[in-house]
Amino acid sequence: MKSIDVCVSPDLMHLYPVDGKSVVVVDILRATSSMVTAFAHGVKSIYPVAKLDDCRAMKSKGYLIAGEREGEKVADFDLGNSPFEYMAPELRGKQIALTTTNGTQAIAKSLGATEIIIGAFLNLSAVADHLINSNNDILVVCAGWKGKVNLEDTVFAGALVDKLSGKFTPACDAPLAAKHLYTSAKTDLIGFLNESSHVKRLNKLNIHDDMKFCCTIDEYRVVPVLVNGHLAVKD
Ligand code: 3SL
Repeated sequence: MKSIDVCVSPDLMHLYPVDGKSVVVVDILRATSSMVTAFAHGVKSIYPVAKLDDCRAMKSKGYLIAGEREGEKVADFDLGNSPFEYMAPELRGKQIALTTTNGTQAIAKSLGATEIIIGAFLNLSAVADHLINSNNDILVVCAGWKGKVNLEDTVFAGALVDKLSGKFTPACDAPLAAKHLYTSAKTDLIGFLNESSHVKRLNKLNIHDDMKFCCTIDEYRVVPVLVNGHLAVKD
């Protein structure tokens, strides 16, 4: 049986080889939730970049430029990082370059994997189905916060481990720990995540609705995949 593992912080990636694996990058609050929402609403592609200046440079190549620092939209950018922004009908068919504090960095650290896909509660079952089809060993890469572990990404990892139990075997104790965390959280996900450091950080920006939306399970069926540096969904 293939295995599933969980890297709870990108700073621990040196312990988790990505070679031969399907990597699921997750940043529930809010980068990967926004990406999944964007594709569900018809965005053509997202070019994830780690650095602000590299993102800004994509404007002259016809991309909309998007992203946040400390949760706030970058002043001269077209879009921030709220999933609600990515529902706008005028974004259909558009190419977006996106940089975020942790989510796009986690993607950059996952390069070299057999495939990199984007996970969120919003597309949990679609991600699980995709992984069953791919049948590679799985590594869930939690974006965390500036190298530190966070609740929401680890709870998502646990939800995925739970969904795939019996089909993929835990590679070490991290997937088991994540699953136990999810078991504690699942009856009241929003209440559980209200305790998290990032919800407190976002609260002061008044984005509680974002958090609630990002906790919605299986709102969408899209599975963004990284191909040639760009995220897209298969038609
Ligand atoms: O760190 C990230 O990638 C962001 O998702 C953070 S925030 O939710 O926009 O603050």
